[in-house]
Amino acid sequence: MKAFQVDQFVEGLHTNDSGKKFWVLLDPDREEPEQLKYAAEVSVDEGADTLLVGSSYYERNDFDESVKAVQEGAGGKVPVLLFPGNHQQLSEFADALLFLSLLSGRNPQYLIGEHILAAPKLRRMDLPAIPTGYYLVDGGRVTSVQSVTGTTPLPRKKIELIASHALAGQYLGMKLVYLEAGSGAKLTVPLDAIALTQKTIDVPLIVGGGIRTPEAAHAAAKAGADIVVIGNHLEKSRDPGRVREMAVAVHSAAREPVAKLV
Ligand code: 1GP
Repeated sequence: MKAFQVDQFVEGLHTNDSGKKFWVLLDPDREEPEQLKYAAEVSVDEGADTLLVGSSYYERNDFDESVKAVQEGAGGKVPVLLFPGNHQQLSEFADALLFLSLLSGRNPQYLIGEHILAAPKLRRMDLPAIPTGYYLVDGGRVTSVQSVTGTTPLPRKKIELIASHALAGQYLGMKLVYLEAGSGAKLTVPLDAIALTQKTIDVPLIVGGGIRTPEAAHAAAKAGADIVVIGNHLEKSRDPGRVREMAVAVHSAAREPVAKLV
């Protein structure tokens, strides 16, 4: 893949109700490099627009091998972005990384601390960083991100509070906003929170966490997510047909008018 251009990439994510994107998250802690390669191949063949690689809890020591395997599977057809749980999950074999600030929390380590540790490495690796405001929304159970970061998620019903957090992130310079219910969440990010956030901000909106059905993926996109991320559910079987269903569910939402939920 040719040199990654952050601004061009972000510009392409502004869907304006058309061209919703389907991203697949691959967890290098839970799958071997060979499995990751296959997962990447299947995801790309069946409609994923971008692959994310990362884990909120990572204890292996072959991160580079995992990212290389994902790149091989992706075959240069889509970008491979890091979605790091901390400053150790960096690899020059990725195209870029989501430089996540956990703005729903008040833990300085995830607001700025990890970033300082990562910055010199990013420079050495010449790895483009995409400033991303990352917001945990209560997903009905304690997820790994919540325990690892020691932060409290935003209450699901406080949709104005969620939207204000997102807008503050935009004003701080975040190029993307990511509303996260947490991997394996019981409940997905509420549709009214997605709709209000999308109406409030001007940067592309990513939504993920606990999406297990094409209907839920479609609903998130229709409510206003520019990008829908699915990890866990597809990991269970790597069924190409299921990946395709999810891709179609997200992409088809683009052709409908955005629901007026708020
Ligand atoms: C988690 O938003 C992603 O960081 C995806 O969540 O694994 O529950 O699909 P799932």
